[in-house]
Amino acid sequence: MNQLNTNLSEEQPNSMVDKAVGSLRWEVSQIQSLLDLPFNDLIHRAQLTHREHHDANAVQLSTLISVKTGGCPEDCGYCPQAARYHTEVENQEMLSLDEVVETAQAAKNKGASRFCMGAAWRGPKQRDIDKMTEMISAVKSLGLETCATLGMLKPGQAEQLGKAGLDYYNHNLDTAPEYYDEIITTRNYQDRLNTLQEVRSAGINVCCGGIVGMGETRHTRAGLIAQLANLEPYPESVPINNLVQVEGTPLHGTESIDPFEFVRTIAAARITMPKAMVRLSAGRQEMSEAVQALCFLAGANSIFYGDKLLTTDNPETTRDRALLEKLGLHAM
Ligand code: SAM
Ligand code: DTB
Ligand code: SF4
Repeated sequence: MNQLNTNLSEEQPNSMVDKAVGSLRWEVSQIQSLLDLPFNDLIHRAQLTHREHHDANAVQLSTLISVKTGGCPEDCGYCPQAARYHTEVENQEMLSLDEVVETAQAAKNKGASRFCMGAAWRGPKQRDIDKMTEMISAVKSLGLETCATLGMLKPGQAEQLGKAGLDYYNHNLDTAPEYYDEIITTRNYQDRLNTLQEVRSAGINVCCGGIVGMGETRHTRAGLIAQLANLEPYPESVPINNLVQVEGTPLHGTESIDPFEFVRTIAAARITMPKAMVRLSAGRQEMSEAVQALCFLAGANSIFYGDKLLTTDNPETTRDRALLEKLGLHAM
């Protein structure tokens, strides 16, 4: 029975791996079949895909900064920055250009190649875009790749960011469409897809992923990966976050996801989006080094690097350096 299942599930998605034909789509059931594979078979497939498209021992390092923290009007159930939840996050006005440039230079000195600026907005206003374009140009001129995550974009805003030198825009789908309303009600799935389209049309690379460990099923995780893999084209960067549970948010107290399920999700992202950078994102602070190593084995080739994510802790850079060294991994 197991043998039959394995063969079946290896057959179908295999014919889909090369999406050269264009209109081929990943069915949720095919991704579910991948996730259902025996763990070793799944990891083996992910490694084969990974080695075909990437240096197997290289990891990309992105540093995050929160340029405007807290007080967000949205109701994302996982987020400590939503004004309506009582968390320990203190609101902070926008950082100055100098503060951002200084942090970016320090990140570069420590080995980061990408610098991602996040803001707790539903979406930016024109005056915010004006400040962001200054920051983007300044960070770009340090020789770093630039990324921003500012919420929903209106027509014309992505172009302005692109002209300033923005390389990537991060906007996550977060979860599968059918689970979405359980997590966020103040904006819908189509809003997110529209923003991704704005980013694409402006010629900016798309960084888009989701969060697992929000009480979803394996089928829901398959649904998220299908949505990402079926974007035309699929995102250049795919952050897979493990929910960081923050007291005061509605999702605090959710049962944690089994670490192997997390690794399986990474593997499915790698197999279905072979050329993407798959980022082992939030949640590493709570993750053992052994599980992180399994994530790299499953095809993750990027991490957030720096002592903080936006408002929560990330492993210290010295610890990350030591982990990479132990695994014989080098920074891209
Ligand atoms: N406000 C903008 C937005 O939501 O598009 C940009 C910043 S927002 C914090 C960026 C992403 O961080 C979210 O889409 C979500 O995927 C992720 N995120 C936020 N809080 C998280 C948490 N507690 N655990 C894991 N990921 C989280
Ligand atoms: C992404 O997918 N994860 C990052 C980044 N994109 C902006 C954010 C993680 C945030 C974790 C919670 C916090 O630190 O506030
Ligand atoms: Fe606001 Fe972004 Fe947090 Fe949602 S994830 S509450 S939009 S900062």
